[in-house]
Amino acid sequence: MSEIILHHYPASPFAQKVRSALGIKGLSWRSVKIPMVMPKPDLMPLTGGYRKTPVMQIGADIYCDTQCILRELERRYPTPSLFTGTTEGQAMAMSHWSDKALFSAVVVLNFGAIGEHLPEEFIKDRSEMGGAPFDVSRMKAAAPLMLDQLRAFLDWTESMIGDGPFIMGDAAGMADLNAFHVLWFLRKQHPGAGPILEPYAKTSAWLERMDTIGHGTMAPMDAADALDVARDATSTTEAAEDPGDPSGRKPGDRLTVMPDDTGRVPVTGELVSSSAHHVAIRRSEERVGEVVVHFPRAGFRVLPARD
Ligand SMILES: N[C@@H](CCC(=O)N[C@@H](CS)C(=O)NCC(=O)O)C(=O)O
Repeated sequence: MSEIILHHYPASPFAQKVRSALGIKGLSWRSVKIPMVMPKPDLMPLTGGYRKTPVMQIGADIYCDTQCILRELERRYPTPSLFTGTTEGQAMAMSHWSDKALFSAVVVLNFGAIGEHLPEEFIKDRSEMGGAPFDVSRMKAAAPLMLDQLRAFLDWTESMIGDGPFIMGDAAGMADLNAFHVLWFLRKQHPGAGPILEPYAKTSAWLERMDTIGHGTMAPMDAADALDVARDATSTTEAAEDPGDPSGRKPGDRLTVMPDDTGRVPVTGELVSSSAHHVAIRRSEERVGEVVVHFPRAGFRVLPARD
């Protein structure tokens, strides 16, 4: 089987979610470091325009968004399961809280606190990605409101962890990953994280336990080598019609797919397979030949291609 290649950068909380999943599953993987801001010239040939972090590559199959990446890791490497003690639906629905409400509160708190130290190119890039100014002074002003949100959310994590050691009991899984990556980001970046987390003894101890899970076995890889892997491989995704598709999409249809929140860059290709939770499209580019790019459905828009 082809190696797991993660395209990411160390400071990315969403990449941390995947790194910890690789740790839970004890997997070996290759790490390609990508830039924190556009341009990402060695990533675009693989994704066709999707620019967010992380992206997972296995041969000529490219998985965008942590929902899609974690589902695929679970499919290929089911033991130990990320869904011990939860259903997939419970864990995935919880990620809409952690990845949106919890993440947004922590982004505002973190960048409100350290915003004046951010490079101009980062602010410009995130303004373009979000379609609105990345306004550090507004974030600073909103910090008290976000502390109220975070307080409610940390009260939830205390209650979720309960007697522990993990949210669903003895084994760490998706429920832990959801809450962990955002609080990891708070702890890593916010200068006041210590006092913010201090009243939450269960959450603080659980964060330490999550750290000890580690990231599996990582070996670095050059971006050019990852592109060669894609060029020399053939996608293993089989064409499959989705009988429940509400719009009657069929393999071979030309579609565009993009996130519905930020980084809305349409990726165009030919439908290979889809379901309630995934859409896989084939596209080709000179540097990598044919690749199949996979996206989740929740939080993504799938439209007929204009060409
Ligand atoms: N829904 C996405 C969110 C990913 C995301 O927002 N990642 C951040 C970094 S943690 C990002 O892409 N920032 C811009 C960039 O890296 O170019 C997922 O679950 O993967």
